[in-house]
This record gives sequence, structure tokens and C-alpha cells, in this order.
Amino acid sequence: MIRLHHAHQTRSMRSLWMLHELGVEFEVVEHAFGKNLRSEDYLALNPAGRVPALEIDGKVLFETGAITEYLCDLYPRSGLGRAAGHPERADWLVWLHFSETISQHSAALTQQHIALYEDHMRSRIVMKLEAARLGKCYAALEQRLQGRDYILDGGFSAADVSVGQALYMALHFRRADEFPALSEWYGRITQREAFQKSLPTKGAVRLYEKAFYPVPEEA
Ligand SMILES: N[C@@H](CCC(=O)N[C@@H](CS)C(=O)NCC(=O)O)C(=O)O
Repeated sequence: MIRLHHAHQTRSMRSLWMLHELGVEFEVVEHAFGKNLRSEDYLALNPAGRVPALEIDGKVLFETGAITEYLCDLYPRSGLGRAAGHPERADWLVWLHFSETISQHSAALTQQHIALYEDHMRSRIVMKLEAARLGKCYAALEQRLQGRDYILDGGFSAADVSVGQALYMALHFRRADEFPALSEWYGRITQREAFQKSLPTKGAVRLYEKAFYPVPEEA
């Protein structure tokens, strides 16, 4: 039995996309982003009260990077992983985990734009800085994607899923129009059926009500 604890448009979408790519049977428990992640029952699954949590083989995993690596080990024939000893192993690991370098900024921006709902709680400087730092991450990706269809020369992998999902969140705060290789790659990977299946269903509770949250104008 595989059961994913998921909140729409959050990092758990990364694990959901992976499961859809693998084509395995699983169930999803949807959580609203917020206080119910701090319930005793949920904390037994993820002690920090975060999504995702993945119940699998009688174990509970949290941390998207660990979940992705675990799933790739479990399903080596999917081609999504690069096992120890594979020539692309190091690059696969680096880019798989680069998703969290991106997501730390999206998390800070989500807090600024969405969680802190009173204007006086927000900091325009933090919003501007975090969005600029996303731009630096985009530049790193743009460089990596020069002359490549996917992050690894060997083709589509879990690294594309991880970074692609991180980008999905980040694009709510920093546009990527001036990064052509990144934009083409993002268009390519988000056409995949598994990505489309990971998007919020119609009427579902979303984390992002708007497509884009600009830095507010200076007062
Ligand atoms: N490094 C963790 C981060 C997990 C995380 O912080 N998830 C966010 C959603 S994107 C969350 O559950 N936040 C709830 C909260 O902070 O209350 C991972 O990759 O799984």
C-alpha cells in the first residue's frame, strides 16, 4: 500500500508527480495547508507537521528528496533514477536536491504574500530580495539547460520532476521570460501527463489563488 499525504500546490506535488510518472497504484490523502498538519495524528507521520508524508511498505517517509530517492531505488526500471555507480549519479543528486534551494525562496515568499495576511506583517524588502534570489536560481538552471532538452544528457529523470515542481511554485513569484532554455524545458516537462495529473483538481483548495504575486509597489 502506498499512501501520499498531500496539499495542493505544495512540495508534496513533487512526490505526487513522481508516483504518477511511476504509474504505480497509490492513494492520496488531501490536507488543507494549515493547522491540521499540526494534529497529533499527522505529527506521527511527519514530526515537523509538513507535507509530504509517504506511507509505503509499512514505513513512513518524509522529505521530498528522501522520498524521490527511495522511489527511484524501489522502481529502478522506471529510468527516473541514476543508481550509485551510474556516470550521471552525481549530477542527478545535485539537481534533485537543488529543488530545495529554489523552494526555500518560494516558501519565504508564500509566507510573505499569503500566510501573513495583514499588510503591516509583511516586508517589501524581503519580498524583493527573495524574488531576486529566485532569479539567481533560474540563471543557474538556464546555464545547465544550454544545449540540453532535460537536466541530464541521458534524458528525463526525477531531477526534472524535482526541479520542475520547484519551478511551478517559484513562478508564482518570479517570472522566467528572460530565460529561454529554462522556459522551453519547463514547457516540455509540464506537458507530461503525470505533471498534469498532479495539478489541483477543479474546486480543490489551492495554496495559490492568484497565478502571480508581484512585489508590491513602494508606498
Ligand atoms: N524539505 C521538506 C520541506 C517540507 C515543507 O516545508 N513543506 C511545506 C509545504 S511546501 C509545508 O508543509 N509547510 C507547512 C507549514 O510550514 O506549516 C521537503 O522537501 O519535504
